[in-house]
Amino acid sequence: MGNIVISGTGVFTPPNALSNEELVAGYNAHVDLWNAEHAAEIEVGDMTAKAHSSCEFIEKASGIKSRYLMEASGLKEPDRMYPYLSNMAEAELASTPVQVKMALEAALKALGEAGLKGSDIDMVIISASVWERFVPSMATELQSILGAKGFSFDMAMGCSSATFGMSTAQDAIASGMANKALVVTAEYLSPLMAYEDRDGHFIFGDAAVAMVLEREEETASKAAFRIKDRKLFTEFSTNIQAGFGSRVLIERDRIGDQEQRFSQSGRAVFKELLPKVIEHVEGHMSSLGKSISDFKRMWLHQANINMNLFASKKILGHTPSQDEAPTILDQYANTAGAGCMIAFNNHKQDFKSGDLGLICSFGASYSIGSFVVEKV
Ligand code: CO8
Repeated sequence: MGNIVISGTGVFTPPNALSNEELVAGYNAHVDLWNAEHAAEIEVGDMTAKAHSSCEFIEKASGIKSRYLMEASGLKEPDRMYPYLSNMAEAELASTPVQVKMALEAALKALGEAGLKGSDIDMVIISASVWERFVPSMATELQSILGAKGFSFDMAMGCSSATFGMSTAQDAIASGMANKALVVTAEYLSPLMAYEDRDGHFIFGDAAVAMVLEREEETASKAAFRIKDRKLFTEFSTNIQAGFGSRVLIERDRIGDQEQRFSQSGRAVFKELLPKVIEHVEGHMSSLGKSISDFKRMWLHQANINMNLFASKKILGHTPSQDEAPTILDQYANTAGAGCMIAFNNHKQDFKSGDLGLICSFGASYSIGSFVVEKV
């Protein structure tokens, strides 16, 4: 069995860039309105006044400066604080979920880079954190639109959706079940965010990233990266969660809006997950007889700049340059499972044949997924 390569990648960037300044202005207007509406209750101590958000806090605590959203005008309306449905929903293929359309845009770019057509693909996975629809499978709709053959399915693994998806595709190709696989992590996160929550309103952005995997001896791609090895890890934690699911329909009076949306204990995530990430990455490298000096670059999960700096400083022994561990979260914010592969897509062009790099996702569930890749 020969090597398997990532022969093409592509990113779909949503049309609406929203800066911290715009986001915070909308949030603070909402706070002023809310506090005025509840002034009587606040006055007698039955309610606590909401505090303003701040751009300085957001950038310092997370490194995020802006994000891309499928729809952003709803967040500028203080009595709404919720996005409208993206106008992608109204365009062609009106019944197709926005998330599938995002996946399609990324997939076409990845196929283009791999030099393939939809009909060359015989396995399609959409692997993501949150879902616009459960049945029928979104991946099967994408397969149909692309004219891909074989089979398709949806899968989910929070922040490690892209790496776990690629690992599944690699297994299918290695076993002979599939020949050429398309994995898409389409993160349409904005509908599930609590934008009136000061602790979390700034964290996420929408985006999709797609990867084509195939056998090295079959690829014509000039952009191919050989998968040298991969390592997956999970350990259950409720420190990052979004409770939306079918139970909501049964318990709609009990399960509040807040519980259905994203929430996290950010400090606990830092404390618990980072040592596991460092151990995982160092263990993965040493299991291959390698050390960090053998690697040109790490493409890390993109949730928080302080987490990435802490992990890369420990692994590298110094503060990383943008070359050693590129950041995209300043521009895209946290794009859940897509982040490390957006970093890979945007920062792989300077790799020469034989250069080694390490992709590592980490976050919700908890999950960690690392890939050691080598430019063909
Ligand atoms: N403006 C001003 N002040 C604020 C704000 C704000 N917007 N928000 C909080 N504060 C205040 C707090 O009230 C607190 O004040 P006080 O000290 O008086 O109580 C103070 O700032 C400090 O608050 P925190 O301790 O919460 O601040 P941190 O420094 O910890 O930063 C972060 C908060 C940014 C959330 C940080 O903890 C973080 O990012 N942690 C990393 C966690 C992480 O990486 N999680 C993984 C993310 S999940 C993921 O990647 C994918 C999830 C996929 C699932 C998606 C489902 C929908």
